[in-house]
Amino acid sequence: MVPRRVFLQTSLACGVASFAATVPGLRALAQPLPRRRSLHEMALDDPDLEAWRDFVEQMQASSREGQPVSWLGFAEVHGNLEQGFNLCPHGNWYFLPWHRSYIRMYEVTCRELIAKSDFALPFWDWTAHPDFPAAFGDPTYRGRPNPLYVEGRNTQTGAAIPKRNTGETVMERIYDLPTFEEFGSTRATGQTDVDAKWIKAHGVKGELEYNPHDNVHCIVAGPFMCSGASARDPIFQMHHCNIDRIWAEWNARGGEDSTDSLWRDMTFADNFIAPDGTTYSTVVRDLLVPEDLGYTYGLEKPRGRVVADPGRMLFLRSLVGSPSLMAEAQAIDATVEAGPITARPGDPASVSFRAAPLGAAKAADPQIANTLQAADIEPKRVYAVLRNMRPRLGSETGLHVFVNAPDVTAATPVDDNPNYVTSIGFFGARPIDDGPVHAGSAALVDLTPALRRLSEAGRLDGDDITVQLVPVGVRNETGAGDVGIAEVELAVL
Ligand SMILES: [Cu+2]
Repeated sequence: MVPRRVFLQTSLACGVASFAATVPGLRALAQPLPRRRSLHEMALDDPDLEAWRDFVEQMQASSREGQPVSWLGFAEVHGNLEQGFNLCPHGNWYFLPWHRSYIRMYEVTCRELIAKSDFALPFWDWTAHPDFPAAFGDPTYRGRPNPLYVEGRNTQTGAAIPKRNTGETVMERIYDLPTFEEFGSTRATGQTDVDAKWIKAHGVKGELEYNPHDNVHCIVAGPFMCSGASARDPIFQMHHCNIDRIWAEWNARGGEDSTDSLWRDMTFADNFIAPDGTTYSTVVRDLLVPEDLGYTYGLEKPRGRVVADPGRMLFLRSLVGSPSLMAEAQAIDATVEAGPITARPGDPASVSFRAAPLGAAKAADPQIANTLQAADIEPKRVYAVLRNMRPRLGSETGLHVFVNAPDVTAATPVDDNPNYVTSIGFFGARPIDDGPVHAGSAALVDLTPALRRLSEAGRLDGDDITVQLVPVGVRNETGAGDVGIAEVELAVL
């Protein structure tokens, strides 16, 4: 059943918006939407920050009484320390809309509990400000314990997230991805309908998820942030608000959300908790425009962008595992695969694709890419698809990816290294010896920017592509363990 209060709020908001939109001059009379702002632009006593502090404190007090509308009750929706993830999808195309709906639940509840109807969640913009924000890192605020502080975090006030995870180069790569599934993680492998079982099924993570999202979680860590219980750390909502903003920014730059009904028509049934304690559902297609949900990032209207061609979409779908499409896809382009392999800290894995698919050399040629882009044609990309990756020690380990590098170790520098591709995190992965073994995560790694760099420098010869994978500790040396990878696929998309 639809809880009455939520239904009223929603229909009222929709009514105002559509009415104002159809009657000229009325839009100006409507209340301005609360704007989500960057934490680093806020004074410590900014009203939204004060509201978040009070909200966290009140919600934590309710936790002690076991209320659903409480800090623990809300966090349980995402997961907990014992069982890991609960309702939250990771590693597939529901990752972005589900988390948009999830953090909005906090925003709406904060407005009501603190009686501040214009409250908007702040975001931690680690792209512009990788340093950990003082509002969350300082143990005390005005001489009292700070409710936003969590003891034991790895990251204290001012400590910075590395450039390789959230820096400009990474973000440009991510904003440049042409389709929703490459940007926001792919459909679940083999998905055929909108049954709820697909919400948590495995797809392939795009870089937004496996690099900034996963790595920021695990670099901040402490008792919660690298686990299913991460929403217990009050920085979680600021981190996910930034992920959400990046999605809106990608849209504003012309990125188009998927038009596939398997994505748009999925319902997150009774996944969320209203301020009165009743549960409610959301549907993906209603979660695509921030302004419809009662907040804004103040971004410009989307500008046009080349829509990815149907052949590309078909191939992408076949790549993530819809076997019936494989035959058709092979007529479009080729993939080659290798595996299984194990990457060890002292012995990185190296996978060579001799005579890579024909299109690879063309995709790596910057001149061809420029010519195509000038004609509004999306150039092909060379992807390494890493499937079923399982870090033996769990989320403490990450993977550095290189291409055609002469020799790599965990100490090989990554910044300004032309052979460096990206860094993969394993947010929420448990040690293999710890309980039941789950399927590992998968990543869609775009090799094209690195290949074009090498090609430009005259350092790419022939059609041989070698992908190198080096396990590293996410926070310290001892965190690095072996990573098993069931399959490495090289695909031209
Ligand atoms: Cu997350």
